[in-house]
Amino acid sequence: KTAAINKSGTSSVPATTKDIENKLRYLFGRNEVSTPNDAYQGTAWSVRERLIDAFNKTHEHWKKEDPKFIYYLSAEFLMGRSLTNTVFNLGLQGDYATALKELGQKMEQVAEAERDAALGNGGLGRLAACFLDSMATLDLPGWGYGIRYKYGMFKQALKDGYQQELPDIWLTSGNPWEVRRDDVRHMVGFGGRVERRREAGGREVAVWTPAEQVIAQAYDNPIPGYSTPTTSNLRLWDALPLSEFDLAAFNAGDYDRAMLARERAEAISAVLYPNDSTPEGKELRLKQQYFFVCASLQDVLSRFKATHGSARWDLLPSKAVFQLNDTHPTIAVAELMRLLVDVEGLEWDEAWGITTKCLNYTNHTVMPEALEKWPVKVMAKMLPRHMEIIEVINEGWTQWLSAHLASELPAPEERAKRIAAMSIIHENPWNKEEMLVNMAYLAVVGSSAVNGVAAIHSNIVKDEIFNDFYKIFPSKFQNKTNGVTPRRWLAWCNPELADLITQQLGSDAWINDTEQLTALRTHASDPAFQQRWAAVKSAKKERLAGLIKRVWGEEVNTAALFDIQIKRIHEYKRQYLNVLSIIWRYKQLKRMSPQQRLQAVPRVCVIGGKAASAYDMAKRIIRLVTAVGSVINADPDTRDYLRLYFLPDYNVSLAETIIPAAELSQHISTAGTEASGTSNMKFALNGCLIIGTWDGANIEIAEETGVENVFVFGVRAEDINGLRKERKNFKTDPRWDEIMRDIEGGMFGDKEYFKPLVDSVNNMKVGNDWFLLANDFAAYLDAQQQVDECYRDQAEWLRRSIMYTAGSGKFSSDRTIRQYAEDIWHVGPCRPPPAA
Ligand code: 26M
Repeated sequence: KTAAINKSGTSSVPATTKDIENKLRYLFGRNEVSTPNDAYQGTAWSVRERLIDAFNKTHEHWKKEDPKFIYYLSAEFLMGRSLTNTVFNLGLQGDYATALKELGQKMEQVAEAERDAALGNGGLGRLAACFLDSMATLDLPGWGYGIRYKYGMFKQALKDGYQQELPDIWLTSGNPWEVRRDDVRHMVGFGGRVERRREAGGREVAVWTPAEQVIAQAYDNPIPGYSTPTTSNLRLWDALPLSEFDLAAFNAGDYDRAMLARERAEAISAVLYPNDSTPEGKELRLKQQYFFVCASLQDVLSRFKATHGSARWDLLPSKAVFQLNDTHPTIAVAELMRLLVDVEGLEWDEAWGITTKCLNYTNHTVMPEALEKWPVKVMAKMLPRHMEIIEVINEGWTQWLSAHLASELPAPEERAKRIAAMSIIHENPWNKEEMLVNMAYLAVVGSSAVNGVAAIHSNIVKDEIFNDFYKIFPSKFQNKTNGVTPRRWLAWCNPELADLITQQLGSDAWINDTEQLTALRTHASDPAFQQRWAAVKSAKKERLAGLIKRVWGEEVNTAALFDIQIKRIHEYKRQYLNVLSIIWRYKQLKRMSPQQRLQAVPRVCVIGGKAASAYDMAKRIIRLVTAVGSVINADPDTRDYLRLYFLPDYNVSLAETIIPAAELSQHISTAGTEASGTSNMKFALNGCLIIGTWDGANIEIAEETGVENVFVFGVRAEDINGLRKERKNFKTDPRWDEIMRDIEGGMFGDKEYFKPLVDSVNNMKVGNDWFLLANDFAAYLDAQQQVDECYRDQAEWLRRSIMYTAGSGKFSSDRTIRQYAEDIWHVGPCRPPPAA
């Protein structure tokens, strides 16, 4: 029925059933499959073997062919669950579904026993996961490299409506999706001194003697492609101490001290920083970054040497290309130089040529405070040799600049000013005593290509954040609009809709050729098709209603419009604006007579997302959501027409349940602030309408879907600067003023706690409404009005819904990855032979 290939040959159902039972018996000592968790463990360990067979075949083939390889360096990979994805990508669903049925279990329930691999914060980490899926599916030789965090993104709970953070203990019952490679270990050093030594030939070499060393232990996580035998790899590093404990201290009876080095080493890969906008300048974070970059580069170079020897480094750029996922792995620029110059003995200029040919950088954010800058002091202490290397790079760079700018800026002061503005090492503008390493500038100077993640964002990258660089190297800058994998985000998470599409199109070839979805356009107004489309959405809404019931103990009307905003909580994403409009809706409903209310479009609003632990304002926004929710949901006058629920612990798996059920999704960032967004693509793919600003990928989604089908509102990116300057003179809408008084007056309780929120958008002395909520408020309410009107006309709503899925072809990560492969990586497919 599907195009998927069963990569390890076919097996009969009885053999699969037996295998599941055996795995449980011999790995867990349990004689019976009695709970979904038993079934999960048995199934996962059984599937693992098929996966490893596919992995081994792929890698034998790649070793033989020696193609050019892509290495995707990322501090985050937000993988979510693996069971369903692996079974479906390997084409084993028939076998395992039947085997589980025989054991009295349902695949869907069994899958829910798995814990998410939450090794990422949000968009950037999930993008890396989608990219791995697409690279494998397109048979591109490529690996991900990252950190095997012991604790991933924290678990979020609500306590009296406030966010509470709990540790994410995801490895306790073992991880069937990884293979520890005891033979793949590299040493990583920190601190210490650098000395010069003269070699026999008279060449001066730098010798770095680190003060501390740890071992990077490799764990491989096979990545199955869909409908191909290719199974690639995500290699994650765990930090281990050089020795189990300090023997001298141990023998002296100082047991605490004997354990210290071990703890210091293990701390490096212990926990993901749950910060996705304002990087804390924590030393441990820099340690994490260097740790995985150093191990990954050594790993790649040692394999290169094993095949090509150590005399042909000039071939490296034709065999390896690295993609830096944001600035987090940017220390790779200095590390590759160190390995080539200090360890392999290359001349500086040759090493620089190779380094810049091998590296490319993707920017994911325009917010100035999110751009990483490390104090020179911190860098020099932890990575003294790298600091020297960066200084030399910067010297070369600024000298080159000076010559290059001589004709354009003949006046020395003007030229010096421009050079200072483009220097990799510069003063901290808030503290003139401190010098900083600007990691984004290092990445731009050290890379062949620099890209943004949506058309508007790439323009901002070129015209604003890196404009000085763009003017000098215009061809270095590119756009690669993000995408999402249609396997996880439609085919596997919404099989009912996938089946309907497959029936309508006559084949499931759209799963790896999403442009075929375009053909749905011709059926968008067909009433019979609309009815079947609506039936799927209803079923998914029922499922989400069940989840709301489990979390909040309340029944919701599944005929209501399901209105969703799920993403990290941030001021720029403006969940606050959403709440303000919900409050306005509530107040209007209150004012209506029961008769009038009968005409209202009922809504169930859902908001979900985590606030960084130290992001105070974001935490207050969460509390506002829960506080407004408890007032609204308890009001007998309005509860049939409006609900608001905060769903705690938003993660990949929850997204897989929520997105298929959504009818309206909100992407309402201040124009010019959301680089792309990727959940907008997932919603669109699942036939969910969008209310959003002219920002990020919303723009391209509107272009593909038809702008007339999208509820677009608000000011445009090019007007933001002017409006910010004028915000103090902006006359706020009377409805806005009224709501602000309500919150301040304690309508939702906790008025002291909400005061900073009110001030942040209202009190020009305290906050200045940086994200221009007030400017967009009236237009947003109008757009919400249009949503209601459209929803009343179900035929029109369903037509639009179908148009969203039909217009989603562009937003497959397969398209994105093809573009990276062609325009940046220059890598082609290499498919292993099919399984016998
Ligand atoms: C940096 C330093 C220290 C600790 C954490 C960080 C950090 C981690 C993640 C900073 C930013 C991080 O992620 C940013 C992010 O997720 N950006 C999003 O990237 C998506 C994929 O390109 C885009 O779709 C989103 O618009 C963008 O916000």
